[in-house]
Amino acid sequence: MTMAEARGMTAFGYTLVIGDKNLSSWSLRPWLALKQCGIPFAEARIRLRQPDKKTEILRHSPSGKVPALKTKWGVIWDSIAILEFLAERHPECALWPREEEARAVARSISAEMHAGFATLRHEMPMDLLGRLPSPPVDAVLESEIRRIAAIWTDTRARFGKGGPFLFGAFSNADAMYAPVATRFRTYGVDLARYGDDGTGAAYAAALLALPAMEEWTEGAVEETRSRLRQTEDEAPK
Ligand SMILES: N[C@@H](CCC(=O)N[C@@H](CS)C(=O)NCC(=O)O)C(=O)O
Repeated sequence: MTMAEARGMTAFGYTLVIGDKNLSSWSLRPWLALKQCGIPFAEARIRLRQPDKKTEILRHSPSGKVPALKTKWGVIWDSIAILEFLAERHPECALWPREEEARAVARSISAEMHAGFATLRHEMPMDLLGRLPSPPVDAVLESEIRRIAAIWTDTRARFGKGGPFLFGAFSNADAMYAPVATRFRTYGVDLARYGDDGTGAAYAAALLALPAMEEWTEGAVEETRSRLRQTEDEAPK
């Protein structure tokens, strides 16, 4: 930890409680926003898909789910609430676009992501490091992928002039859609087949190229390696 980070942690006292970096799409969202803003925080990791995980998560998060952000003002849980909190407490980061119409759209598409795309989430769960065959794409899944391609291309065209992200500069909306970009890569989704003119694919590539995304990915690799080592150590000799 750098001195600046230590000072920041003292100032904000943030600890972000997250799940496995390979799997936890909801955890990635506020983690990425914090990193993009340069807000110092500590990380507490809980291994998902373990028998005792619920008890462990409930020690930190009243919903029994991650992510949760521990602050000196109390715990904030649920990804969208954490993103709202960060936008409010760190206005210098402009996590919601400053312009009103853009901000309204950013909130709408973020809420749409948070509440929707159930089929995509179920059929194409996040597996950051995996490169897997696509599941069968039925009409529902197809309509969800088309909707995401449309959101990305329309938003980029309307608001994205100032940079590579949905509203130009990085915003909470990008944090919300970053895990979707990883899912499309994992399952080899070619957005051109879903109405994308190349804008959506370029946007996904820009998200995946963020240094913070690389850092999260390195964390996933390290987690996976250390678990393999653990399994080997525990295997009967
Ligand atoms: N609506 C929540 C969803 C959080 C969520 O489903 N988290 C998953 C991990 S990605 C979880 O905690 N699963 C553990 C469980 O359900 O027991 C949010 O946006 O933060």
